[in-house]
Amino acid sequence: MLVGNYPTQRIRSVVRRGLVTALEMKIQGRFRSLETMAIFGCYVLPAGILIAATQLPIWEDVSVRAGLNFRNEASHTSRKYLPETMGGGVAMLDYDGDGNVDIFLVNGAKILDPMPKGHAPDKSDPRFWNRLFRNNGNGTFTDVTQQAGLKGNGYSMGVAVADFDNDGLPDLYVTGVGQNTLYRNNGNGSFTDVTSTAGVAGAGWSTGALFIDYDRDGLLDLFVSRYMTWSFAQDLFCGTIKPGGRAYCHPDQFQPISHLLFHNEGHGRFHDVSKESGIADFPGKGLGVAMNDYDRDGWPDIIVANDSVPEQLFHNLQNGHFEEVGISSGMAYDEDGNSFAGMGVDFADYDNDGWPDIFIDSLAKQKYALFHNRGGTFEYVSAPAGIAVNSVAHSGWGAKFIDYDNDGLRDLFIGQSHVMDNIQLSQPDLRYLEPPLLLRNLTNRFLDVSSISGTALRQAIAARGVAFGDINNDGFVDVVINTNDGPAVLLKNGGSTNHWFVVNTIGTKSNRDGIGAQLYLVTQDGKQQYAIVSTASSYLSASDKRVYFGLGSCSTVQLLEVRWPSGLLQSFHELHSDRIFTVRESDNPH
Ligand SMILES: [Ca+2]
Ligand SMILES: [Ca+2]
Ligand SMILES: [Ca+2]
Ligand SMILES: [Ca+2]
Repeated sequence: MLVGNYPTQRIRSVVRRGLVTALEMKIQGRFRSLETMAIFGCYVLPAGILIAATQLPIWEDVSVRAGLNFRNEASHTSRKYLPETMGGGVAMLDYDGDGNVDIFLVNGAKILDPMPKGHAPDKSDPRFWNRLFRNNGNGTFTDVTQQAGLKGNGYSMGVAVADFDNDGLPDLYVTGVGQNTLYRNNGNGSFTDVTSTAGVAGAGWSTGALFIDYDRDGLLDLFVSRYMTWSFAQDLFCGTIKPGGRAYCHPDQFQPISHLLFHNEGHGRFHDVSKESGIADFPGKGLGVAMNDYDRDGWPDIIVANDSVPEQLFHNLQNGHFEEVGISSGMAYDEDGNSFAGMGVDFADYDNDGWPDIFIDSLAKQKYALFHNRGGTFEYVSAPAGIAVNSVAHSGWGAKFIDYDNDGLRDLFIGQSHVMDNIQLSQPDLRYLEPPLLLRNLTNRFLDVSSISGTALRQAIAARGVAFGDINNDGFVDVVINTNDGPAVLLKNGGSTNHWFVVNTIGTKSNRDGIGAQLYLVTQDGKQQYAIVSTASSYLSASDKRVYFGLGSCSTVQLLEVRWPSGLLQSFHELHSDRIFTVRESDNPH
């Protein structure tokens, strides 16, 4: 079985190379001609012989063993202040550059019940601090919050990660209710709050944030979504007047608010271009954010998952301006033309056709949205893709397309929980706590494999932010979940025999992280994959910036192309699998 649209000559050449691989395996020397063979991935076998399906990975909850002793303190009150149920985010990043992915968890702050006029949430008690855990490289983590100076202030919501000053060290931007903070990584284990000199404090209730070089000048800019015009003073009563009946208010009770865009001017300073870029013309009720180039014009575009108003796609007009094209591109509503409670989001190519697709999760009874990109416009395909039937009873938050079994098709991992902790009172068929959902990609159709992937995926939790990265560098992506008012959950991916390839980009003319670089990979069986370098997606969270590719049974990457934001194209041929491949942007591409 051959996949891809390669010329016959090229297929023959690929097959010959595949045969070499096969000969190195158990079936050495038994075949004389290609006509008698079939190709399964990169295995070459006599026609008619089937190989057993690779064992699917099993997930294990290693939170306790790893020492990830974090508990999110949401400060739930009887007043049901909305921020209490919306946090928080989590990041996976290698802050100390030792090659091991570290974990940053966002926390709430003390809210009084009721909150007196003029008071703000108080983070001074250590149980409310945001926390940084260093990966010791031996399966354990150490809390290094105090040395790092990252305890934070106020009621925190989300986190974005990137090397905004191009010094080779990842920096942190933490969003919150009323204030955001930019931390510059000093390179000695500590961070400095540079918010005021950078001019990126923002205002209002900020949620998702991402770094993007939207004008491709080599400096990463900052986009921040905001949720609603909300304050403790707007103490509306929602729900029913009976004991325990008060509920979190629907977003319809509050006005939308514009998102923020900060242009990186260099020398540690940003300029608020929300108005002049056109972003401020399109208010929303923003939560998760992601970036990719949906129309393949070489300029990165931005998605905002909005809660109960149309979803937004900001098309980069290449001149510093954006136009909002959610409705005209077909990603604003579900198939019935209804808006939904957009929360977590990812913007990636799940069907390997080169066009980045969109996933946005939502509340129970709305169905999670999968938008297939058909050459620059989107088609809502949740039902035919099997997403609708597997999500109609669930509520999703942090989510991402990850190829968890490294078979070459990106699967979907979704953290779940209803937004109302007392949802069972009004809707007895729903639950507040839910296990995560793992949907395996079977090419244009997704299958729920949660129940066969280990007991760790059957624990009911109040998932919110979810971050993705490989904590033990075995090539299989692991997951960390920040739960609302509960313990963080670290899920280790048990892996399989499939091969993998990880790309780490280092820009020189482009931004040093290589964020926005477009990757194109072809395995020796002719299968193609596409990806963009970005830390953003999911819900209020940031994932490892390295790009993970599953290769299935292929042990060689035939071709890797990296198209940098600077416009430079670099190509690499015949690369061995099962390694982290660092690509440095070169002045002399070969
Ligand atoms: Ca590290
Ligand atoms: Ca574009
Ligand atoms: Ca696609
Ligand atoms: Ca897969």
